[in-house]
Amino acid sequence: MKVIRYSKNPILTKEDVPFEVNSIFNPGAIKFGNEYLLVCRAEMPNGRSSLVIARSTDGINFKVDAEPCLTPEDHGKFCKYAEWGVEDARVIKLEDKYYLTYTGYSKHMPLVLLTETSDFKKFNILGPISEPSNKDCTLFPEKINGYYWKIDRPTAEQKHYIWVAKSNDLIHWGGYECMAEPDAGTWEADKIGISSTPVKTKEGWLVLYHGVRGFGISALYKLGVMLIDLEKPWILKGKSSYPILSPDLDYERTGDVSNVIFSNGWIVENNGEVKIYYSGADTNICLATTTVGHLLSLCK
Ligand code: M1P
Repeated sequence: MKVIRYSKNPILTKEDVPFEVNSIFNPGAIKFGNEYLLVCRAEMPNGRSSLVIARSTDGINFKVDAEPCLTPEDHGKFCKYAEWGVEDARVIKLEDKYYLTYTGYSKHMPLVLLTETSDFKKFNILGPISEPSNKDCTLFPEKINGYYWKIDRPTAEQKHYIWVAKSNDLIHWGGYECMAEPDAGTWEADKIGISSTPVKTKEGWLVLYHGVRGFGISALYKLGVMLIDLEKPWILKGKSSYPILSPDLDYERTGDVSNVIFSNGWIVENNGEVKIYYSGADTNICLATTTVGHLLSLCK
């Protein structure tokens, strides 16, 4: 089974949001009890983003909550790192809690913020876990060799590579290693960043990533998949040599930012089916399905 778009895409647009927004996009995804939750980026009328939850019992039909779950103002003493907006949450279950890693935007530019929750009602903001300029961060869903691990994407001058780091407490990080860099001259030549949370398979950690190639003043954002070593998460075992999703359809080509497919969430079902939640043109939320087996085959 290849990657198949849901026939009624997009599954959410701004018309589905019960308060005024410019757009809803870039959701993190998690199963919580019997519900599928999308933690979506809602761009408010002032151009700054908050996070809002959409809920579903079938993974296809979602209802957006009446109000955001996390706003810049909620960040208290950390608001100075989020006052221009909070964006692009990855959501992961780790031990007995759920964690959100997301971008805080401010005059300091993007950095990664960490928040924990047990119920998706109360959120405990733990603060920055990177310096600027950094984004596209996910935690691993379990300790590896006794440490917590994160993947993120620091920007160093014109370089946008994927790095990993480890921690004893999720707050203090070290042991930095560069895990992946763009392949020159290809669809991902200009920058890459991790997209989804890592999913454990017998062959390694499977994770979606995005690759970008610029053309003049515009850029094409596409999705790929990579396989990371189970015990040594700084080792890239393989990746797809071509994109698994590219902006081809109108709802991916046209919108606030044209020609973008961007994802930060997927859900892997017990039967190996994968629901990829992604956004077209930074404007909507869409669904595509595939299987773990197919994605693994692309990484060999
Ligand atoms: O417009 C496409 C994406 O651009 C940024 O992603 P990145 O920094 O990884 O290239 C983000 O602003 C993202 O939200 C946006 O979808």
